Amino acid sequence: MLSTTIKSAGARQAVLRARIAPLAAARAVSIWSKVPQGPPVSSPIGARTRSLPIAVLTRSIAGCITEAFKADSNPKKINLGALLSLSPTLPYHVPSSPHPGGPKNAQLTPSSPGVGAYRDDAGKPYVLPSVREAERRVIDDKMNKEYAGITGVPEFPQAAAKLAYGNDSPALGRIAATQTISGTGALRLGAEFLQRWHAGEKKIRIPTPSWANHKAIFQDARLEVEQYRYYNKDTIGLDFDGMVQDLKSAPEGSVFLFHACAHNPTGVDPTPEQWKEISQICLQKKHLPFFDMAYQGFASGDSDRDAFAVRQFIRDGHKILLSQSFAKNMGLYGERAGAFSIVGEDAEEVKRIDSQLKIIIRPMYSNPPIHGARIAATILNDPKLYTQWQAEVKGMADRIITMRKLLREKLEGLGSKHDWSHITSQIGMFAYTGLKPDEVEKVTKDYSVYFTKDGRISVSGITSDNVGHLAEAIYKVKG
Ligand code: PLA
Repeated sequence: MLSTTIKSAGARQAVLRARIAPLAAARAVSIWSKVPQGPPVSSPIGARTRSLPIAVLTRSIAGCITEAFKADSNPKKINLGALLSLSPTLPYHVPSSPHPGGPKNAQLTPSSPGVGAYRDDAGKPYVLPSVREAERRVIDDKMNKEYAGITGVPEFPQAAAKLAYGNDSPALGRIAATQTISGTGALRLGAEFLQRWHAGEKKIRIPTPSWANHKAIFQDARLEVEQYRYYNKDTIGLDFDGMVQDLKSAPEGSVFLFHACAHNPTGVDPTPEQWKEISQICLQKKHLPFFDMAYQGFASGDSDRDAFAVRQFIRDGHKILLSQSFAKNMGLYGERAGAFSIVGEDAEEVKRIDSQLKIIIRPMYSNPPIHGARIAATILNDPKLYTQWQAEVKGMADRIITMRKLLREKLEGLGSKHDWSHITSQIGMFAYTGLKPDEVEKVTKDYSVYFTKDGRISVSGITSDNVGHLAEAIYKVKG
């Protein structure tokens, strides 16, 4: 009897197992099993574009650069690849940094370089003292943590607009402005707005080359992306004639994306006179300009000067779209403080545009984060703090400009017969050296200096300490 019970219990379990097994097998095939492995997110789009041979470099290559850099035991190694590192080793706590030329930070190791962000002369992340002060005030005010409205912290968007367009801009009063999730979010919002409301072709034209993310941002909003001529790799300068031809041959009413200043990745900007000409052509052709201003103040050290193109277009009567980032000029990278604006015909049109921006934002992310925008608004709306911030932005820009000068001087001092004037005529965080892929390879192999194959270096990775080694490496390879 007992054995029968046991037997039957065992038999029941066997039956149960037999029933469960196919279920478990079925469950092993996940509903996401068909989701394919994508390429690394940081890959530049240009790398996959046949029309962009210059962009043989890739962010994934930059990723490899970091790996190779980490593995390199040469104490003189330098990483000038500057990719957005998602490494968990990124130092999130940044001790206060006297700037410029503060004491060398023992915390900094060569294994945490290469972020697409400013570094001080000790190679260390830099939190602006004006940002620290504004943050202290925000915290002391014991503000609540409730949601901001859809367009963000109320004091922020118009203050951001004034910084870009100027305090006395003829456009003030007819600007629809909203806070965004930094510059990327602003571009994405603008892209979506164009997709919905631009009556012409759903297409945007971006420069060749451009910031790697531009193409992805616009394509994700289902806009077609075309490229116009911009950089001439033979002159290591602007292909102004090519650009003008492409502006003229585009169909009337085309949307053109312009880097307002400090073109990324080339560091090559049109001159004020060239901007004026570009503006006139855009007027004649009724093109719609979309400015990406990610480096205002950071390029020349002067926020007004860096806003020249935007303000010239406004003076000429354009109704532009504008994305702004406070990542670089306020060093608010991870706070994601940005703004998007559209200049309208009048207050009534702005009201309509504004309503549509809210309709896009609400289901996308509802409302933006408050902390960074509060910091930025505190700085922008307090005259004393604003003045302090301007001096600090200049400090960052000046350090970069100084490193460009030093690099050029050192190369010339070593007896290089090459024309290195582009190193100092280019502007912003990135510089195109003009080195060919095989030369870059040699510089890396023989001197442990890492940068992308197209010869782009992140100037913010250069310091008084390593510039000599960098110049020597380039000189030895290039002559
Ligand atoms: N526009 C341009 C031209 C940029 O270079 C960047 C950042 C952005 C917009 C967006 O910045 P934000 O969203 O952080 O405000 N480019 C960096 C970082 C510095 C990155 O790739 O995300 C770069 O390394 O190129």
